Order: sequence, then structure tokens, then C-alpha cells
Amino acid sequence: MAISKSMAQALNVQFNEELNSAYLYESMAADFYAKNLPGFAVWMTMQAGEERTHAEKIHRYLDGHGERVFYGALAEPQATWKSPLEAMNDALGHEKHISSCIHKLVREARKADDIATESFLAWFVDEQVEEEASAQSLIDKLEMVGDNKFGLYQLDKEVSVRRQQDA
Ligand code: OFO
Repeated sequence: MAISKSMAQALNVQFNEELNSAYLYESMAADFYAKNLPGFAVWMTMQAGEERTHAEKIHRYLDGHGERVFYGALAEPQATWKSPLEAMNDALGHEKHISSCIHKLVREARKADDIATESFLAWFVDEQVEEEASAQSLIDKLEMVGDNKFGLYQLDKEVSVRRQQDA
């Protein structure tokens, strides 16, 4: 079944949101590398990769409905953060924004009685719960470590290993 032009457009906006998420996380990774925190940098690089897969899913869904994606301009991301805690708080804030975009899309699909799109979006709804939880868990750990440099060194190592296991 075809999807409406307005639904296709709304999904296209989300496609670009996902690419912007990847861009933001690549920038955070660059900042972590520059600050000698390779574990956090790997974590963020992998996060950026996940964002590209989210964009890809939307791309394929639109393809499957005879629609195409259009690439929008990427916003210039922030380049540096005062601390890993500040970066992770921003990442969580960003994921909350993405969750609200997804929820808005679900409401739009429901309003249009577009059951296929609503079902497609269910994966994203669940994914956002995980995205927010993993950012929150890192925030909790960073808060626990506080100003302890050795703690941060250990956490950086732990984060790197966990992401590799997730892959
Ligand atoms: Fe695509 O989940 Fe994060 O932004």
C-alpha cells in the first residue's frame, strides 16, 4: 500500500535527523580522541554508525513504498565539550529530542490510519528507549567517578570493551 506524500516527507525529515545524529556523535568522538579518551571515542563512533543504520532503515522503507529520500543540509555540530559528563548529557538530551520526533511520527501515522508506517516505527520507539537508557547509564557512571582521574581512565577502558562486545 502506498504511503501519503506528507508521511513520506515526514519520514524524510527523520532520515535527515538520523544523519545529523551521526554527525553530532562523530564530532563528540573527535573531541574524545583529542582529549585522550579513546574508549569514549570508540563508543561514540559506534553510536554514529548505529545512527546511519537508522537512516538506512528509513531509506529502505521509503524505497519499498515507491518514494525516495532527499538529503538535507547537515547542521554544524558543536566541536568541543567541557567534560565527558557534559557530552553525555548533551547526547541524552539529543536522544530525548529524537524520541519526541519518533513519537510525533507515530501520532501522524495513527492520524492517517497508516498501519504499515505505525508498525515500521515501533522498532524506532523501542530503540529510543534503549538509546536513552545507555546514555543515562554512562551519565550515572561518570557522576560516580566525579573528578577522580584514575576512575575516568578505568571507565574509558570499560566503555571501549563494552561497545566492542555490543558490536
Ligand atoms: Fe537514531 O537513535 Fe539516536 O539519535
